[in-house]
Amino acid sequence: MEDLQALLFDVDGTLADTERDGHRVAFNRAFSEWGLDWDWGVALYGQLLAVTGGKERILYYLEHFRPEFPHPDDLPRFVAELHKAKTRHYAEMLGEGAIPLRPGVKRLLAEAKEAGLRLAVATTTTPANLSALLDSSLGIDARGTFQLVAAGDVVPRKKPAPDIYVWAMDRMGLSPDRCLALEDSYNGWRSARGAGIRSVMVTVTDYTRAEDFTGATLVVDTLGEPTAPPRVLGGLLDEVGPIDVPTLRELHRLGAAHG
Ligand code: XBP
Ligand code: MG
Repeated sequence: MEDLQALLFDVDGTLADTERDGHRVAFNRAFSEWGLDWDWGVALYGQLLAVTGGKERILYYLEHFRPEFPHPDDLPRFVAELHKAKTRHYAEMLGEGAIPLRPGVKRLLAEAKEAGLRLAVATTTTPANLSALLDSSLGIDARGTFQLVAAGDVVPRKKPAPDIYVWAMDRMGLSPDRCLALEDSYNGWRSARGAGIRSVMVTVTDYTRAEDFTGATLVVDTLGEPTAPPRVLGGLLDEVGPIDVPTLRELHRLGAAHG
């Protein structure tokens, strides 16, 4: 059985709970700036999250919720420019410290780096969003923490397609059996699993708590801290302390054996 060599982190929902109070608000601010009467409420946004990628999500919304909207001559350009406005609003929000890292993330990143594990990001989000998050929450840039940031449009197909995880492992010279993925959503879990990663740990959010994670190595509500351990919601362990490197090594062994 191959030892654990690398942790591949999802961003939105995993490093930070960014969707409801971050991305969703940034989308609405961009719509308002562009004079669009679109308003993505909490419940509607939960439906739209089935589609990964902000640009793809806007197109899905137009097709399924605003069929009457007169399409501009160059729809892809319209969506790309509107999404750039959204990304600007999102970066401004994070710069003001709007979204903190989830419990245990800062602790685990430091412990994993200290233990010599290779760290990478595999995310659907726009790369600038990760920089804004890390700058505002850790005061560092992504390059200081992760050996590789695989983000956004670098691959043709976003999660749940496996492309972003395959891309990341290819560039790091990693085989799936040396990796453990940390995710928050069904789309992310399926993407990592589809890339051959058998050890996947899920920290759910309010948006993803009810999704199907059958087969995931462990499902918890948070990575936990010594004063607030995680609550196990599924997977191969019944209880667990704050997620640390020894726990991840155990999850990797369990995933390899049962994944
Ligand atoms: C989550 C996503 C992203 C964000 C919005 O990414 O699907 O699209 O919702 O970010 P992940 P963008 O969970 O893989 O980190 O608008 O930049 O796409
Ligand atoms: Mg996510």
